[in-house]
Formats: sequence, C-alpha cells, structure tokens
Amino acid sequence: MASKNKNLSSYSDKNVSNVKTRVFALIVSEWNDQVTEALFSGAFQTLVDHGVAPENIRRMDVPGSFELPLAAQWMAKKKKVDAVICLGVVIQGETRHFEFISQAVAQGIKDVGLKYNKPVIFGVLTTDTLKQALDRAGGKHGNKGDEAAITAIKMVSLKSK
Ligand code: DLZ
Repeated sequence: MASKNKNLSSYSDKNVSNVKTRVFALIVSEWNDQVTEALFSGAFQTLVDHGVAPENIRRMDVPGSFELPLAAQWMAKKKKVDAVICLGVVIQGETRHFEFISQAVAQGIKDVGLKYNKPVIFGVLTTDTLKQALDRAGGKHGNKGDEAAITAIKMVSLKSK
C-alpha cells in the first residue's frame, strides 16, 4: 500500500509565493467531526504558517461531505475568495453510500473549480475505517488538511504567474 510507511503530508515549498493578502475559504463537514476538526486545524495552521492572515481565512460548516460542493460553489462565486478548501471524511460502511457520496463529492468539487476557474481543493479522506482516517488527520500518516492547504497555496501562486 502506498501509504504504509509514509507520512503523506511532506511536500516541497516549490511554487509557494506570498499569499498574505489572499483569501481562503475552508468548508468543513460536520460528519465525524473528530476527524474533520483535526483536518481543519491542520489546514488553518498551514495557511497561517505560510503567511496567510487569519482574518483572510473564512470557515463554513456543512452537515456532511455530500454538501461540500454546493457550499464550495457559494464560496467560489465570491470575487474576494481566491481558493476554497473542502474538508471531510467518508468512511466505508455496510451499504453502498461510500461509493455514491465519495464519487459525487469528488466530481462536484472538481466541477466547481472548473466553473469558477479557481482552486477548489479536495481535502476529503475516503477510508475503510475510522482509524485509517485518524491516522491521516494528524496521526502517523500526517494530516490531509495540511496537504489540502499547501495545495491551495500552490495553486493560488501558480494562477497569479
Ligand atoms: C449519510 C452519510 C453517511 C451514511 N456517511 C457519511 C460519511 O461517511 N461521511 C460524510 O461526510 N457524510 C456522510 N453522510 C452524510 C451525507 O454526506 C449527507 O450529509 C446526507 O446524505 C444529507 O445530504
């Protein structure tokens, strides 16, 4: 498995420029908030560590991951917002909800980015178990929230080149 012995949150600082005045929207799913709050903390801290002013970070909470694309659209539509980061976790259960939700969310988030020509980042964990999710939300495999934030910063930097 690709992530077996790896902290997935290591990244290079290439393509990171000054984003102090840029505005980032964080959409956070309330479903399994033990995980999503950890993703949020990682993403928020990474943005601040890279110079984003805390007052330029907007947060919106939605009930579940399925609602992320619509809220992302509301945010992406705002002229002031430079990038949107969607944070959620979909955990495999006994039914087929996992496939329907994760596919709809991935496609929806991609569509919003293309429609508004802005980075809309997929920071959604899709795991078999809660433990796998926790391992990727500040645990032994790093924090997907950090990765989502650095991806947003890099994409905003690239767009302004
Ligand atoms: C209903 C549901 C289920 C079963 N599982 C998850 C999940 O693992 N992760 C998640 O973010 N949301 C889940 N939801 C809620 C849906 O995302 C959505 O909020 C509801 O279906 C209402 O549209």
